[in-house]
Amino acid sequence: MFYHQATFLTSCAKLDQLPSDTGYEVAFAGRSNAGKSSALNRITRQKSLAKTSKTPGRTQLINLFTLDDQRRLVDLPGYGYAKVPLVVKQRWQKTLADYLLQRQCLRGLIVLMDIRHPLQPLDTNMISWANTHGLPTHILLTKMDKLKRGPAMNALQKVQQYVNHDFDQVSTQLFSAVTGQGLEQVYAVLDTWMMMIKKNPGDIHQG
Ligand SMILES: Nc1nc2c(ncn2[C@@H]2O[C@H](COP(=O)(O)OP(=O)(O)OP(=O)(O)O)[C@@H](O)[C@H]2O)c(=O)[nH]1
Ligand SMILES: [Mg+2]
Repeated sequence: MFYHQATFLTSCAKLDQLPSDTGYEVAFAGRSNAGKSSALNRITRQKSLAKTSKTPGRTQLINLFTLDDQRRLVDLPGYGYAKVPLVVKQRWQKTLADYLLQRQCLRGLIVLMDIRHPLQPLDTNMISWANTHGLPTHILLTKMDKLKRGPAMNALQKVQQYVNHDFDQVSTQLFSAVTGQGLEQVYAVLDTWMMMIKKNPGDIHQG
């Protein structure tokens, strides 16, 4: 399985520390505690590739993971963590914005939102900003295991209505890092953005 071969590449506090801007990157963004690192671990089927934590604000650096010599996944610092000093928050925001603006190899943005608290102001800012800049965006409503099927479907519908009304190039799905629900859909999106053309059906998604 292609995504299971991920390895940690590097952590960057500043953009000039990033690896060369070539190939394909897909970045994971969302509020602190939304489940970015957990999703990355599930997608790569590695327990602790990306550090997860009960303490919001754990991921403070841009963490990059190598898939192959052309392809990388990126864990971005979470936004909206109240307990961080303002100067630190502003510094992260600037780094985040600069990364999203400048990175030529960035092919798409995965925006993660806790299904129980979707579409908070910073989320809609991020989605809207990405849309304005023509960056393809895919939303994961995370922690779907915390809701029963009915409420989960309602939340999905609500978010879909919102994005379909306001934006192009934005798709939405349910996801759980705990149960793995929604994984196949995530792989399909990543495959498209990273130009993982399937030579034979089934080649890439085995295992
Ligand atoms: N039940 C459930 N809990 C989850 C899921 N995904 C993440 N969590 C929990 O939510 C908390 C935050 O998860 P992280 O993956 O560290 O969140 P993050 O978005 O990387 O947070 P920052 O690094 O602070 O920005 C942890 O306690 C995870 O165990 C999920 O799908 N289901
Ligand atoms: Mg994290």
